[in-house]
Amino acid sequence: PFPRSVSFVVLICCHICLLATEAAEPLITNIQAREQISLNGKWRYHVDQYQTGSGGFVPYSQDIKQESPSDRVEYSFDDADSIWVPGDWNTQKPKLYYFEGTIWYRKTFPSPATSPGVRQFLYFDAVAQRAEVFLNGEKLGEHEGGFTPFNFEVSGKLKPTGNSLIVGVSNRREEDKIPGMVTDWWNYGGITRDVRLVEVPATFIQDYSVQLAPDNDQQIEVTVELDNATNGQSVSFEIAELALSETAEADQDGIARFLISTPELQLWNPENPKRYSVSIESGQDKIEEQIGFRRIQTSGTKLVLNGEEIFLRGACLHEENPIRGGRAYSEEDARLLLGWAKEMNCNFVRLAHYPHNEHMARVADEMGILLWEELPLYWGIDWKNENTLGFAKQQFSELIRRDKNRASVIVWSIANETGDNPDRNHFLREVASHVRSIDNTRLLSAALKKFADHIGERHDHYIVNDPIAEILDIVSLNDYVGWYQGLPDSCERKSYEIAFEKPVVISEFGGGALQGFHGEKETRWTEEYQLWLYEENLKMFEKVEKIRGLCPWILVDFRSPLRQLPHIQDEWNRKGLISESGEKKAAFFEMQRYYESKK
Ligand code: GCB
Repeated sequence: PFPRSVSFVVLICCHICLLATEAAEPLITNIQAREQISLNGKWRYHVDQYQTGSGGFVPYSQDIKQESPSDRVEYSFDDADSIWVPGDWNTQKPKLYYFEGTIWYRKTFPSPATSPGVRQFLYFDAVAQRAEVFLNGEKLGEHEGGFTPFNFEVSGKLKPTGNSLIVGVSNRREEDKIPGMVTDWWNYGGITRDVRLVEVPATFIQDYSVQLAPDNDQQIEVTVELDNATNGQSVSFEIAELALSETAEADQDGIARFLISTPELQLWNPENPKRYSVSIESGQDKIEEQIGFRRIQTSGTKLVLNGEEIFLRGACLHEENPIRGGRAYSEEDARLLLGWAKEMNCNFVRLAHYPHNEHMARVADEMGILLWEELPLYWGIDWKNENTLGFAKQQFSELIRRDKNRASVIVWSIANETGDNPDRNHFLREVASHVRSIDNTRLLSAALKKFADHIGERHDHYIVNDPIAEILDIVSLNDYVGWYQGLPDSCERKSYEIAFEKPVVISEFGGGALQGFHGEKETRWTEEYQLWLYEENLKMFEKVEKIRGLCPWILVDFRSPLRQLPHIQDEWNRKGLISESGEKKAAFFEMQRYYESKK
């Protein structure tokens, strides 16, 4: 029964429990292929506006029910309103549109009857921004970061019926977190991606990486990591289409390695996104999935895919389905968004400004779209803070673990529009070496800023010399001539001096237009103004020799609290080439034509 008074003893005990709680456990790779039941659907919720938390005035982490008429219980999940998972809360409930704080979610579910030895895990594809997870009253752990997955083992903790899973979800913005306090996108909160109860055998395939060997396009390198393996346990690897079937023994850490020659291997590229059915088996566990093989490199100022020079015909995307409203999370959402990019003749998409859901990379693999993935290391990061650095490394580890077998992903981007200073440089160097230490097969970039040459007083001459570019493979630039700097006709006067012999990608350029608003091209917010801006920018970029790719900002209008102009913005960033109702603006067709000519 509910404690009749909240004593200090209770509070202190709860605090000690909190400190002693484990963080999330090593992630299971390729969750979609595992035996599972979905915990998606309607969950009950209580809003905890004053964030009294699990140890506070109302003990939301415990599913306490009134048992006798005299009991005082001041909340009730059984009678509470419900909300869909996956999904953000902002677009589901009008009263939660602007809400930033904590909401407690509860799901009750039966546990499937399991055979002896079967292990069970709860897997969250993402909870925005942080989660505290309780199962049947016991705390399982916490997770920080709204865009990457986490899991907890729950073997032996489930009852046949009536399990109560409670998740405290907070989307409060905090100075020392990633992102920081101000972003030009909506701070959606909630259990925004799938929740699953996963079953695996006692010894199972925890993680694996399958890719081309370094320096040899006819060799595949495979690493498989087993959990709970015996020394010498056999692991087999097969690609039936290539008549490849090999076995290896796991070492004492449960790791098996293969280096397999395969002269017939066809490489993956956007024109022919060839994938192979790969199967990995060990003991009672077997995993299958589609994997493509490709090599991405730079050579001087060139970008090279499978030995051939490539130009990135890109577009930026937020993880939002404007038509349904709110965060995108499903395979259908991925097909809609990437389908629009394909229609514009893109071979590349920048997934801005945080890791998108796993469907995006899987659908991109299938459709032949190269991807840039990034963390929200965006404006206002607390560069001096070691904890913040720790969160950045943790989130990159989770993202890379999830997406490392995706041929589509070619760039990890470590920052967006951050100022050159020693603390930021130390932070980003640490992040870069962390990323390279777990994955050195992809290119590193960061979206940088340019400066007008004030010293020479050549205001039309731009200089790109941010020293952080020294540790990057691609120099990327956010560039708003004609929108934040001058009118579109100023483009023809601009020149660029880029201090690095590396490929350059324009990671953002563009301007706003309200779809259906027409007028003179000099009138801001008209489709004509946006079209003019695109025409002038494209001519300007043609003259910058090192450019190897473009990413218009942005493919689709997106919600942002920074965009308040009534009747034009109404809380939407209007730089989309497509409106929030899916209508294409004139500049979309200009980009489509331009990319056709770049094929
Ligand atoms: C930027 C930011 C992006 C904004 C965009 C804009 O430079 O990187 O997040 O949304 O400009 O629209 O101003």
